[in-house]
Amino acid sequence: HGHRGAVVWFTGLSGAGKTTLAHALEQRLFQSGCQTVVLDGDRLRQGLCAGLGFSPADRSENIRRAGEAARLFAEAGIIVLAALISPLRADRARVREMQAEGDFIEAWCQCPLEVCELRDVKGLYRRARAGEVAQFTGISAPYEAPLAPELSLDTARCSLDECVELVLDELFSRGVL
Ligand code: GGZ
Ligand code: DAT
Repeated sequence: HGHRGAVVWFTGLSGAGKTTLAHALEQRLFQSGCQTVVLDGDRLRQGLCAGLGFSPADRSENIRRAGEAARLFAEAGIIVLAALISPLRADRARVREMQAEGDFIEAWCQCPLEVCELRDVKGLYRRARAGEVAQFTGISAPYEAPLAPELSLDTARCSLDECVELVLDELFSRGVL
């Protein structure tokens, strides 16, 4: 099917919707005959990035490895759906630099901390508030909001389907699809 490789890089707080969006998109793109891969921070940390923690240096290395993997897949013509908190602008800028120009879409899952905390998908916010998880993004570690993302997805106010459509529109208008 006609598409080229590209990287959609979802960034945002834990619980902002990165994983959910990546998998919903994967399903939609698969139905259209596209080749995709999901690179989820949580999953990568079980293998490619095993042994890395949540210090700034370890996050940076985690993101770099994911970025390099994304590059390899995108060069093979695959649409990469990367879901990492990637909290620092410098780390995201470095990942952007690795990719072919125009084939990198930074998609900010924009969701207030309060909403992420209410969702508390994995109970990690509760544990972070209780002091049981150190350096937790949004609580005791920083998240630097993107200044010029290709896409801002308001996952607190828009449905999953609406957000999926916005990403598909972006891929289409860039000629990826
Ligand atoms: C942030 C943490 C932490 C700390 C464990 N801070 O909701 P989740 O569970 O699945 O997403 C979070 C995931 C973050 O991994 P990333 O590789 O995406 O992070 S980064 O890009 O910053 O390297 C969360 C879980 O791991 N988790 N401890 N302290 N998230
Ligand atoms: P993350 O991967 O960013 O940590 P998640 O995908 O695990 O987040 O959790 C997001 C939760 O929010 C999940 O329970 C689905 C819900 N949600 C509600 N509206 C959404 C939207 N528009 N996009 C993505 N997720 C949404």
